[in-house]
Amino acid sequence: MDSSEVKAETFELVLHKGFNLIRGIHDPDEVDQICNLEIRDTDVFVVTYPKSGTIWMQQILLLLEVKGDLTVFKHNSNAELLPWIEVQDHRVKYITAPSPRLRVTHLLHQFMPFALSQKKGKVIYVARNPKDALVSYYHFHKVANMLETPKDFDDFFEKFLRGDVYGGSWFEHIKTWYSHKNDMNILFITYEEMIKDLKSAVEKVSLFLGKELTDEQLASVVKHSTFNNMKKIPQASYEQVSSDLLNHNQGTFMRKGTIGDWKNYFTLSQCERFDMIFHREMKDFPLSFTWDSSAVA
Ligand code: PPS
Repeated sequence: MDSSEVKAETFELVLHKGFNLIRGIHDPDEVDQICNLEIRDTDVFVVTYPKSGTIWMQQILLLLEVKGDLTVFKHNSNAELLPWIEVQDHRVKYITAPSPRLRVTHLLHQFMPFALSQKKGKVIYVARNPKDALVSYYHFHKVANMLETPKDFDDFFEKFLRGDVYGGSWFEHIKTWYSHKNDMNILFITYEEMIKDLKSAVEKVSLFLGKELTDEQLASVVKHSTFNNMKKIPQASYEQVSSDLLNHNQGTFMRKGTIGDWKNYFTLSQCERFDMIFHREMKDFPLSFTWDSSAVA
């Protein structure tokens, strides 16, 4: 959701083909052309609903590329090396970029290159407990100048449930991506898995991408992608993003990096309502999640 080249202007959500884009960050005509991009076998897209572990997976992929050697990309930010495909001008740059082309996106499957559904390239879908994604997104709306500052938590809670945010409905996002799993080379992984056992998660991603790293190199990838270490790396933590886009006085991208923070925000009735909607929307969804989503602290 970042581009260092985007100028500050009046940002607002614009509904485009059933999906909210951000005026000033996304150009609907360009987004419509993403589906025609040719895909190379080495292309990888990290797909997330916002605040689900995008920049974390960005760091892991970049480190896997350089076999854990952090010094290789110290001159570029992760946002430059592994940008959002939907941000203005990035589609054009993608066409001529050298391989491997690694990109992130929050877009729905319907906007993505058709070739992905012919098993070209690879997709890594990172999912997070939507309750924690909601809380993280609430805070990020205060930091990000391109997103409307929420009136209060209750108001944002309702907006999130309505899908009235960039990324739309969490439920639609994961369900539509999952419904295409047999057409694509796709790995589903959760933020919670990464929190509980980062080493196994990194190994899973490495195997999926066909990387061959020594144990020592893998250990280095893990080391440089822990929350505390990433926070100290300005290129990875988004500290360097222009203040036109992020109001650094209001908070950071790397906020808490924990699971279950929603328990500090949801009231009992919000929790019950969320659970009811979750069960209604996800009752036929075949993936089982490991998160504890019911107890209110
Ligand atoms: S965005 O704006 O959609 O790209 O944001 P995204 O990167 O998807 O999500 C930001 C949340 O991910 C947390 N994060 C991490 N958690 C644990 N370990 C690591 N290394 C890590 N890196 C990023 C970040 O702190 C945000 O979550 P919250 O709950 O707000 O802390």
